[in-house]
Amino acid sequence: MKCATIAIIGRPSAGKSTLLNTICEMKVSITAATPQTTRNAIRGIYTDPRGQLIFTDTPGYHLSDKTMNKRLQQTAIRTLEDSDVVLYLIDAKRTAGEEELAIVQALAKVKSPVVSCINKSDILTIGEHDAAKAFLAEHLPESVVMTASAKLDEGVDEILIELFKLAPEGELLYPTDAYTDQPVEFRISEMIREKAINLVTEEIPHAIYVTVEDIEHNKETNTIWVRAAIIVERETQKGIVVGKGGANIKKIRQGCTPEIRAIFPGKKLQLDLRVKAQDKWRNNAAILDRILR
Ligand SMILES: Nc1nc2c(ncn2[C@@H]2O[C@H](COP(=O)(O)OP(=O)(O)OP(=O)(O)O)[C@@H](O)[C@H]2O)c(=O)[nH]1
Ligand SMILES: [Mg+2]
Repeated sequence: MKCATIAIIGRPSAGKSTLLNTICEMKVSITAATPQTTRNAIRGIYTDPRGQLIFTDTPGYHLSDKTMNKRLQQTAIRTLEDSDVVLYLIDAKRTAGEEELAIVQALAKVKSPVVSCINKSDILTIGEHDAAKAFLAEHLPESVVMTASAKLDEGVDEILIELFKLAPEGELLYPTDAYTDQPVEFRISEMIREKAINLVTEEIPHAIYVTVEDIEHNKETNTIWVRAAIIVERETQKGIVVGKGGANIKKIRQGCTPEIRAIFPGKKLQLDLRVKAQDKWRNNAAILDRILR
């Protein structure tokens, strides 16, 4: 049996979370077109007769001095250092700049083998693909290079073959039907955040966090009550998240209700969603400690 921990690393929006969900055939990690969607080290587990691959999705590696961004960078680096194998994702739609260089420099310091994957093959031109190949040949000459579309599930089986080749022998660490280890409150807050950030633009996705305040099971009515708050940074952003006549809140609720229900099969769900403003929360160490775990 093989068993390995795999860190998924790459710039924001490279498709790391999409790839993890494709591999696990499950919504393990939320995704969005806006960069810096993932804020935590998120585990997704894949098991088949070859063994078990324990993936950790990480926040997109983004060079910035802002308090929160630095914490996200640290999460990515810590995960990198703790893994048996690194899966490095490149979005070749964007030219490799300073940020991509910072990643390969970090990867060069890590002892674990690196599998590189040029993602978004469904939309890449030959020129873009070749440029990414040349970049990898120059900066990570020892890494295996794969090409895939995480979105269309193309080339993903080949990535698994490479990862199993590099995985050490070992006993499975999780039951064969496990696909994540995230606490329920966290999963629900992420489901709500995903729907919220996909409805707003510009700076607002970054200004949102979600907190699940309470989950209560009413046995008499067979109902799960979830009370959650969507937090933004300014009063003016509250109205945008709520939408005209509550239109956006309605969409957020409709979007995440089936996903939350799936966590509690056979139970009714009451979802109480509020929107609040909390000034400059992204610089508040206590809040960051709580939400960035
Ligand atoms: N066309 C295409 N789009 C993709 C592919 N993989 C991901 N995307 C899109 O790229 C965007 C970002 O995907 P995510 O999976 O959230 O990217 P990420 O690397 O996890 O981003 P962060 O969490 O911000 O670091 C989303 O709009 C995805 O639908 C792909 O293979 N092809
Ligand atoms: Mg992500």
